[in-house]
Amino acid sequence: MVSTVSPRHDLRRSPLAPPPEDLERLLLIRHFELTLLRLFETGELSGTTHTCLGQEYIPVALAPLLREEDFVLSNHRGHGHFLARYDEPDGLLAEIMGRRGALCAGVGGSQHVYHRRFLSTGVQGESLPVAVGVALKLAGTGALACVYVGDGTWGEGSVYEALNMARLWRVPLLVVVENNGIAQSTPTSTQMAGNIADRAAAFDVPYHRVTSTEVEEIRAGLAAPVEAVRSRPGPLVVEFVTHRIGPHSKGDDTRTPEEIALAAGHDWYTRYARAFPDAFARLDARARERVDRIAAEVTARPPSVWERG
Ligand SMILES: Cc1ncc(C[n+]2csc(CCOP(=O)(O)OP(=O)(O)O)c2C)c(N)n1
Repeated sequence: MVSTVSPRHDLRRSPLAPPPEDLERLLLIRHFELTLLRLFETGELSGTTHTCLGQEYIPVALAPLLREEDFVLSNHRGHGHFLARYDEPDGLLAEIMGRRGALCAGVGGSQHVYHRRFLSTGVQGESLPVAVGVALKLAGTGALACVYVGDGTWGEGSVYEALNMARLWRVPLLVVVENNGIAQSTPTSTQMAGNIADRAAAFDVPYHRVTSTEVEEIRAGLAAPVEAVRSRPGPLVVEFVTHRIGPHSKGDDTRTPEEIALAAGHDWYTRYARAFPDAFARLDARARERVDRIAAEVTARPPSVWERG
C-alpha cells in the first residue's frame, strides 16, 4: 500500500498558520541548534554535532501522534527528535556540554542520549534492529517504537534484516525516513538504486510518502496509518521528502551555493516569518531569549563528572 500526504496548495506562497504551540516548539529546536553552532564557533563546545535545521517540522508534526508509553529511537541528527518529545532543552544542552544536570551524566553527548523513552545512536543502521526488539516487547500493549533513519542509512544491510523481522513478527514499528537527498557529501541519486517505497514493498510493509511541510496537514494524513501500527499491529514506513538547510555537521557543506540556496528555499522559518510577521516575531524573540538564558545558565554549571564523584 502506497499513499502520499502532499500539500493541498502552494504552501510556499501561502502557508497554513501553524498552531502557536507547534511554532513555539519549531523555534525552540531552531534556536537550540543555532546556539550549538555558535558555542562551537566560540570554542565553548568541542567534539561534533549534527543539526536538523530545516527538518524540525518532522518530529514536531509527529509528536502528538505519539503516546507517552511509545519509544523513540533516534540517530546522529537527533536534537529535534528529542526536543519535540521532551521539553527539556537544559538537560540536553548540559548533556552536550558535559555539565551538571546532563540527561545521562554527560557521557552520551550529542549523539548518544538515553533518557526516559528516548534512545539515540550515531552509528548508522544500529537503531532499526534495536527498534524492532523494542517494538517486539511493546507488542500487545498498544504502544509502538518510532525510529528515525536518513536516506543514506538505507545503504546498511541491518535496515533490511530489521524490516524483514518487523514484518514477519508484525511488531508495532513506525519507521520515519528523513530523505533530505544527501548523506554527508553523497547525493542520494548517486548511491541509491530504485527507491524506498519499493524497498518497503519488497517486505510487504505499508508505506507513506510525505511531501508536505505543514505540521497539521502531516498529522491529519498520518493519524490513521500510525493508529494502524498499534492496532494491526505491524510496521509502517513513512518517508518525508525534506531538505537539510545546514551543513552535514558544522562546517562541512560540500554542496554548491545553488544547491544550498535551493534547500534554503524550503525553510519553514523564512516562510512563516514572511506570512505571519507579527505572531512570528513575538514567538521567535521568546524562543531566542529562552535558549540564550538556558545557554548562559548551563555554560556556568560545573562539569557533570563532578556528579559521579
Ligand atoms: C556505520 C556508520 N558509517 C558511517 C558513519 C558516518 N556518518 C555519519 S552520518 C552519515 C550520513 C548519514 O546520512 P543519512 O542517513 O542520509 O542521514 P542525514 O545525515 O542526511 O540526516 C555518515 C556516513 C556512521 N555514523 N556510522
